[in-house]
Amino acid sequence: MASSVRYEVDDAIATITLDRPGALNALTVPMKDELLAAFRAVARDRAVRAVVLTGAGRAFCAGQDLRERLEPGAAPLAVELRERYNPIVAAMRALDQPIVGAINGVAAGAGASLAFACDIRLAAEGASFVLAFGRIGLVPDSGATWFLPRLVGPAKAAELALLGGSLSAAEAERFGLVAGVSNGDALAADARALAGRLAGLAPRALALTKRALQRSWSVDLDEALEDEALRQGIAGATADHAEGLAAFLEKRPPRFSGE
Ligand code: T3D
Repeated sequence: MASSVRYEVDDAIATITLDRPGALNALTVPMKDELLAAFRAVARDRAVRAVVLTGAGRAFCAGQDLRERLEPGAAPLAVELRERYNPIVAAMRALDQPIVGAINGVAAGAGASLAFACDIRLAAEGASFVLAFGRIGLVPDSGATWFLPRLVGPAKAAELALLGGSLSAAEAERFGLVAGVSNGDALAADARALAGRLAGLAPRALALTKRALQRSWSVDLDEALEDEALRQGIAGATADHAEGLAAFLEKRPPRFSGE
């Protein structure tokens, strides 16, 4: 069977491309399995320092393939979520390496959830985020109800989730959901440049920062302060911290080894 997820590593950056453009990169069972395998490959490869997640063609991802859902033998929705979608989102959030979502076109349903699960998003001018679930009588899933209020605030999240609404790239930038909007042709280069900046930073400090930001959502200030102290103790003992200090004093760019 032809692959629907491309995985390419170049210069410390892994690019994962959802690649079923004829169906707007809608997610089938084999595709979800390949996507999970791609994130697991990133987790195993310390040479990869940043990830770009994007879509082929005019869409980022239209969510679950609705034709496949109607096939005899399709798994019940709850099972499909527990066994396929949720592990993908968990694998994305558990990665040490940061993920840049290059949202090249429409991100609908679980496709929007995948975009929300990235650490930083850039969008093409024509991209949009569509909370399509309600339009087909479903509940936002694959993390959408958790990420969306945290990313755009509870009021906008309720409006989008309940009405099955959509955000254009420009609106998404106003709400802080995307870090920037590129004209269509520039998105891939802009995402790669951002991933390159991340790849040049100290990997262990980045991983610890990701964990601290995630943990901050479920702890009070006292716990967050203690968590920061613990993580800073770890980061401060790395060779990369010593290299960062030396580079500062020698007025040169740091060369972080990941140690
Ligand atoms: O297992 C489970 O089901 C649980 C998990 C659920 C999570 C979910 O993701 S539920 C939500 C599923 N997604 C949707 O409901 C979105 C459906 N698609 C759309 O609403 C629209 O296609 C878009 C807003 C994304 C884009 O609209 P537009 O006008 O730009 O494109 P189009 O003409 O609607 O679509 C182009 C083609 O892609 C078309 O195929 P055709 O007619 O040219 O052969 C269309 O059928 C196909 N396509 C688009 N989305 C899907 C799809 N095919 C299968 N599944 C799709 N989700």
